[in-house]
Amino acid sequence: MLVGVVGKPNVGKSTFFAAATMKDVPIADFPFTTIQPNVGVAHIKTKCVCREMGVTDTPRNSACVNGTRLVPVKIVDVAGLVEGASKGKGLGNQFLDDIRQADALIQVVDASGSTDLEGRKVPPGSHDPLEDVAMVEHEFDLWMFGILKRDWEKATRSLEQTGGKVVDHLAERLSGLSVSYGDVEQVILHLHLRTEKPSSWTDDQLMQFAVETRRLTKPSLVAANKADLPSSPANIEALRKTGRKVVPCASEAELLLRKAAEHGLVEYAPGDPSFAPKDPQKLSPAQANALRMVDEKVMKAYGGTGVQDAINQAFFDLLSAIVVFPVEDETRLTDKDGRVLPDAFILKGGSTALDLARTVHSELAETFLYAIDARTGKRLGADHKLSNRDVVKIVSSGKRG
Ligand SMILES: Nc1nc2c(ncn2[C@@H]2O[C@H](COP(=O)(O)OP(=O)(O)OP(=O)(O)O)[C@@H](O)[C@H]2O)c(=O)[nH]1
Ligand SMILES: [Mg+2]
Repeated sequence: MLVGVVGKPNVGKSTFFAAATMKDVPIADFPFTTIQPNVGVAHIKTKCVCREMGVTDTPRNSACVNGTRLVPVKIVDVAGLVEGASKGKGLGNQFLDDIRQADALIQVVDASGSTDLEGRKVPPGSHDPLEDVAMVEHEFDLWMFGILKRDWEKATRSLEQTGGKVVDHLAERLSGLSVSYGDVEQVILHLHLRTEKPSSWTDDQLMQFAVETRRLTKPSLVAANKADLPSSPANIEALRKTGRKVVPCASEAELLLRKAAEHGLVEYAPGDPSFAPKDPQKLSPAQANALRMVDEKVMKAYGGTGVQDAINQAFFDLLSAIVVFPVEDETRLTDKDGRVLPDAFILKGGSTALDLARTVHSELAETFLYAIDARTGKRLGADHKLSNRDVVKIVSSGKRG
């Protein structure tokens, strides 16, 4: 699973990314600072099963902090998108190509309204961030429309002559965008499009198809960034009124707190609603002042920086993700080296025991026999849908074929 961090230029996408991954990436207050995408590892936070199962765990692929599991997830920060990008403006389609594989999107906006539609600095509050959200979505739709429209007439004529299926054609065209055959079917059904005569679809209908396909396959939330600035709260309210999922964010504050924690200056973990200076005497006046501002403008105002929240919501709410703990010994909850609850994997909602096997190791999937639920000792078949926080042993024959 991959989540893309998108938005117009200069809104704080890379700051959000850096705060979430602690990767050092270029950040600056002008548009198009990022050109090549940044890929990194963030963590989602979820309640670990160690306490419930009465064990002390020794995690390997993840971390357990006071009963909270931090599970690695991949995110990608891309170049800013401007109006006309689908026709080559700004950095053009480059941005869109970089998020093809994303399963969900975090759209970062400058909630303070201090950057115009192209990301240039303007007086705070003078630009309406609602315009940015609509622009980014529309550009995405135009891009998908463009991919489909390119050879639409020729392709549909040929489909009608040979008896080919338009669903196959669309799924094939969009396969690189993480759009499945089932997704295409669902959208066509929803829009009541005539599959027997696709050549009769109007441009409006094809565009509508792009809009609905985006909504289904690239669910998104708005990270209302720069929430610490005075002009932000009113815009955050307005963004919420559109019915979108909105998470107020202060990425810069998160980055500052994480760095301060790394240097031992404060007690803080991502997602915490507050922080505490470890030794106030050690702080320089500038550091003390910066932390006081963060406390006042972010922690007290919003109950946290929102960065961890946005990541958690992208995976758990938009993608209905589940976290599953595979083990080799279902009574001791260990792997072959005796590590207790070594791994936690994040899977799409609806994933099966066989999907888990595939995630652990392709060979395990090829020789899969059945799985065992460590809580109940019950056998689970390949198609058994797993639940969040399941602890599962996979039994395989070890022999291919
Ligand atoms: N006040 C405030 N400023 C922020 C926040 N997050 C980012 N910024 C500032 O916004 C500016 C742009 O940040 P970037 O992270 O480079 O923005 P971007 O969206 O990646 O920009 P491009 O790569 O050019 O598209 C920088 O000056 C950041 O310091 C925030 O939470 N609050
Ligand atoms: Mg950037």
